[in-house]
Amino acid sequence: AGLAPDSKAERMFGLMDGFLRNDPLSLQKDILYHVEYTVARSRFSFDDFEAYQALAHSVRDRLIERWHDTQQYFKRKDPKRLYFLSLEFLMGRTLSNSITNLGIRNQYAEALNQLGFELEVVAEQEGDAALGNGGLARLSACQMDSLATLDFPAWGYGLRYQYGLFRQVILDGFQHEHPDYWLNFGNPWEIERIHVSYSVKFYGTVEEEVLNGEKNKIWVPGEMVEAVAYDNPIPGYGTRNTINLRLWAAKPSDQDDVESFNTGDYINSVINRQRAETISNVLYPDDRSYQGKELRLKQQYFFVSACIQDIIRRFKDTNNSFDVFTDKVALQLNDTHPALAIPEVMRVLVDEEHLGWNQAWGIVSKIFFLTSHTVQPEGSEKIPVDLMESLLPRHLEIIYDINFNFMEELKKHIGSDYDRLSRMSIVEEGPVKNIRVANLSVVCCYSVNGVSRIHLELLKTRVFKDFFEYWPEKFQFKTNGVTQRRWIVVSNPSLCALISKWLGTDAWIRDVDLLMGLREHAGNADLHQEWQMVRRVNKIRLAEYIEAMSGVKVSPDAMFDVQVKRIHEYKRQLLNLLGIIHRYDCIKNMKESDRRKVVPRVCIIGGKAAPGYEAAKKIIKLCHAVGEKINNDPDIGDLLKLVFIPDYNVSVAELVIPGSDLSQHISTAGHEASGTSNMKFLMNGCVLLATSDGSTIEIIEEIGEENMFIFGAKVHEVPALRKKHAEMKAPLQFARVVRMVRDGYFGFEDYFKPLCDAIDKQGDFYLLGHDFASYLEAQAAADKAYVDQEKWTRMSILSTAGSGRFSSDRTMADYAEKAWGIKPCKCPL
Ligand code: GPW
Repeated sequence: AGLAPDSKAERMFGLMDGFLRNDPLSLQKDILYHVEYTVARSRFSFDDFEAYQALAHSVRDRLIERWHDTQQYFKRKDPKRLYFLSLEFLMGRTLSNSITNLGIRNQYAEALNQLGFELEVVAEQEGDAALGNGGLARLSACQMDSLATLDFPAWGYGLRYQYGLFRQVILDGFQHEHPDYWLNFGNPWEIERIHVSYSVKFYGTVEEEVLNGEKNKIWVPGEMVEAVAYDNPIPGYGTRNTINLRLWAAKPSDQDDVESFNTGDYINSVINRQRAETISNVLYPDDRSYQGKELRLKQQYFFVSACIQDIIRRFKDTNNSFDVFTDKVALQLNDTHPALAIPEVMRVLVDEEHLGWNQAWGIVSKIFFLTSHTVQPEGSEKIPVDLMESLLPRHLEIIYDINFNFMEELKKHIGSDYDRLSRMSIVEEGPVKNIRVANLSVVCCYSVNGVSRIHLELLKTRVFKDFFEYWPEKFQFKTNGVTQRRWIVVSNPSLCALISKWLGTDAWIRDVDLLMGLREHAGNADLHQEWQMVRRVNKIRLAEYIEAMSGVKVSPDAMFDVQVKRIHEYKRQLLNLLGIIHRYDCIKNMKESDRRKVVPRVCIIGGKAAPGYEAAKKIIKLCHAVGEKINNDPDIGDLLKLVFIPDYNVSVAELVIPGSDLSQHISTAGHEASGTSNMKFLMNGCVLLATSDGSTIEIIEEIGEENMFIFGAKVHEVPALRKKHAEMKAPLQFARVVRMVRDGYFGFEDYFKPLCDAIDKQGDFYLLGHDFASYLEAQAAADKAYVDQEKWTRMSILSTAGSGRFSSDRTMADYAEKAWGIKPCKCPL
């Protein structure tokens, strides 16, 4: 009724003032508008937090504009889209990143200034979005930034956990976990889409019906939950493209449970329904370990079911035949966590869209792409068949069918090698029958990607050996990368300005290979001076933070030696601690004249331990116990400090990384699939002390071993070293420092005993003893280089200069071309 559609659109457009303006005066008006009408405070009196809220809402408006245009444009062009499925995203803060990518940082800074606020202070008000654990989750966030910047038609999908990763609180040196109810203070960055919601089914039975003379299965669920979409715009840098990260939250379904309302127990019915929300309530805090818990499986299926319904709905909006599905859709699985998407697509195509099995399989086997992030086969997910049968009965049938077909085909090629058949089977037989999620993924995905070159080697020769021999062409690698927008431009603005000045352009922010141009200035004395200045200011900022958090005063003249990452035995924070104890012991026993030659160090360790991981928790306590001793020893003074930074997260990383001189990546060779913080440190001109493991191997190639401190056993040596362990004797210094811990030099000897036993009695699986001597040598070399500040500064500049290859822009372009087959789709200005 009323106006014809065209004139209606025209009239609507006429009612708008055009796009939002970005000059400082307009921004001020917008901020004040949001103070008054969104935050509902007086525009004459609001504090820093309220200023943040109003500012965030004004940025959100601008994001929404671009995001609408981008989505409209994608819809019109209808290119092949990439859907990135990940159960974890570590986004950190959004404000600074958004205004940087939108290119309106300076205008906002000026606008705030005129209102009497400082952008840096206001930005600090924001809490982290921590919907993930560690490297895998932060990688997802970096990749979203690159996908947007490179104009790819991509969507991210994740879960909107009410509780993100626990906050780490240290009491008496012990880790305690506190819930992270990050939504308590509101979240201006998300847009709730109440009309985008899907029912997700669980439990129940599978029935058969006859449809057009053919048998068809229907799943009659026993429980239903609603998935509601929350959209988070992700702006690209230097482009109008703004892509979407859609997070699902569980809500009670109003189709469910009508029965119980009729029984008269109204209150209990409401409470029962409310329980649906627990599905997306909390992020599982154990990275790389799978426990076969029902709630986790529910989470995973809830997630993939909502994603697949949404993806198929969007496909059907513009297409009327599944023949073109493979030209329109690519699905990226971030590790095996979302692998249930595979049987789910099969189920929808066969049971609901009524495609034949073969046609459905033809589609499914072309659209999925897996990235593996692990080298430990024990860590891979298994779903007990019993659990699967009760929760997802139809999916279990589908998995059995996929496996049956696969086994038949395999037999044709490899004959009756039953050992191999049973290793490759998706179903693990035994006292408890399990679904091997990794096998399911490898069988069904079009390609399987490692996260570094060595990681692919290990996948081929160990984890997926049988599969590699059968399908060599399926296996590829794309070395991880991180985004220079977050890790240089946002977190280290002064280094960013310095780089642009010396390169004569800021084009490296989109085209990171240009950083190599710094190489020609690596010996320039003026650059050296400016470089050192920038680094010193960052160190002072970090020193202030350390004092505020731990009460320990540290001197910015000392070398800042940093290891920040999740606490794991394979990452060997314990090796670092034993090295520190050795250093302490040496200084204690030195003559006065030798003390003057010691390079002062501040050793900084940070990271969270999974709540149930005993050894990791002991390592945190040991760090505090050793720090307590050293920091309060009057003999030591500023020569050595050891501090633990509590609650390490993305925003803390943004402060720590630019302020570090030396950073440690010292996993036992063959255990770190890639590692990504090494790349962030590199970008910030921090020198690496590392083992030849994961992506570090490629970093060595890029910047040269002479510009780093590399030590320890190599990947191919590790298995033999483990076998020979019994005959090998750990070096004397090693035995001495372990003794100190064992004998209670730092107290708590009973508590630390298992840590000592693991390295001196139980085979030292992670080879701390073997690598100790070469670790100390690498540390000594670092001291020596640090004394020569010219040499050190050169190494630092060359680190940044060589970091370009480790941008997630390169990784995403690689995936787009070699795996997903998607092309940029740039929304016009
Ligand atoms: F076990 N990674 C992680 F492989 O942070 F799934 N969490 C995890 O659960 C797993 C891996 C998983 C990390 C890797 O340990 C690290 O080496 C890699 O750089 C990172 O994922 C990103 O690929």
